[in-house]
Amino acid sequence: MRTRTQVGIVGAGPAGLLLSHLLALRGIDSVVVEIRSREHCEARQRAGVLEDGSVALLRDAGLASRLDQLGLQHGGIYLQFGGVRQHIDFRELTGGRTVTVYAQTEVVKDLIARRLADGGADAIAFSCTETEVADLDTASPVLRYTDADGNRHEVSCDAIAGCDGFHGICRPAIPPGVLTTWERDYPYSWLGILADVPPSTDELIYAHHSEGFALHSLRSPAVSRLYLQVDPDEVAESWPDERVWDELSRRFELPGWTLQRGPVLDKSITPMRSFVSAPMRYGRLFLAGDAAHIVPPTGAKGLNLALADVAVLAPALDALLHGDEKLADAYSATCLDRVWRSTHFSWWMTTMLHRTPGADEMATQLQLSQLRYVTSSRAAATSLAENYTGWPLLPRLPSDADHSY
Ligand code: RFL
Ligand code: PHB
Repeated sequence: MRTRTQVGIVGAGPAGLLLSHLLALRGIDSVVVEIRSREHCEARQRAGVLEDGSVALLRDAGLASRLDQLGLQHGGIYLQFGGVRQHIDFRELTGGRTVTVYAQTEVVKDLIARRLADGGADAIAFSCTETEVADLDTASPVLRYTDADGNRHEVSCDAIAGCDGFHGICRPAIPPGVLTTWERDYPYSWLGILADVPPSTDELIYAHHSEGFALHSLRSPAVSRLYLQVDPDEVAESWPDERVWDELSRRFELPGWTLQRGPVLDKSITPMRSFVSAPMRYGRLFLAGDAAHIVPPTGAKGLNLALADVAVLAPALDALLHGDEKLADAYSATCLDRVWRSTHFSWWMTTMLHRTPGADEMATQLQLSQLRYVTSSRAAATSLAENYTGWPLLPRLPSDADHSY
């Protein structure tokens, strides 16, 4: 089947779905092609923290009715190390900035519901196979896929957005030699659980411990989300629920405070990686979100970066389709400024808080010194708060671009 759309979008994660909606608001047609089922996309446990700028973006795009009802505004985090738990007060340090705890599953549900309501059932093709992109260096790139009923489609587009995550097909479709990549794998993973128990804390706790990092997050007043640093070769089967709770209790231990336990609803292990590839564009293919860059989750940045990319991409594609290439030409450099800032912050939080297997005692002392500094110096605490709550979503003007990726 041969069809046409203005923008072909590969991937129905936060980046692809929000892009499709932002384009629709500008009167631009798109089709989203996704290999997974709708149920899978809506249930995948991932991020939970939205920067102020991401909340404002979703609100401005008319997507925040459930977010405004269910999102939990947090004005800081706790850093725990050396037997003490200290609060970093974002509101006070940054002149009122906060973050909002609202699960990625909910962002995705809101986006899918809105796209299907506005664009009809054909706006998103779920459960596709054999996705391909071609003719990327022409003015009519092509998106091919086989739909859930086995029909092969060929969609002629004006541009294609590769929003298909780290393991997608779009980045590898760029010819060899075009991309430069930077990568760092960390020698640990996160074991994450979702638990049917009210959180034992009012704000997130990031804990440094001699046995390894732990994070207490949440999804709602009734559901907790917790993470443990584990070795990269660990499998979830080696971590029965009691073992997970015992280890979490040990790493968060504090006199007079108890970690409440409850039924575990979900358990999974995630490797930790930093990855950036540039440029984020090849011809009429534009990469956005995890397709172009990955950060370790310690800074809570991945989802926010994905949303920020498409906030820049939507007006750039709008201008491109009207014959003005300036914003499209600036897209990669504009996004990479934020990407590198978040990459550095995520690396910094990760290396400050995790135990590196084989590291000597000096490495631990340097981490503890940095944690004492961050919790005692207003300048250092402000830097953490400013990075964690995020930077305003102000795309640079093309004339401001001072480096060309
Ligand atoms: P996604 O969400 O991976 O979506 C990509 C979509 O593309 C589909 N796909 C394809 N579709 C068609 N054809 C193909 N060949 C395809 N190949 C793949 C996939 O099925 C999928 O639906 O990428 P996107 O949209 O760029 O969004 C990125 C975010 O999902 C990611 O950065 C965050 O989840 C990272 N992250 C966090 N980010 C935050 O901002 N705050 C957090 O608190 C936070 N915590 C986390 C996280 C990620 C985690 N994991 C599991 C990696 C915590 C964890 C544990
Ligand atoms: C989460 O709630 O899933 C979460 C929160 C903060 C992080 C990472 C993950 O840094």
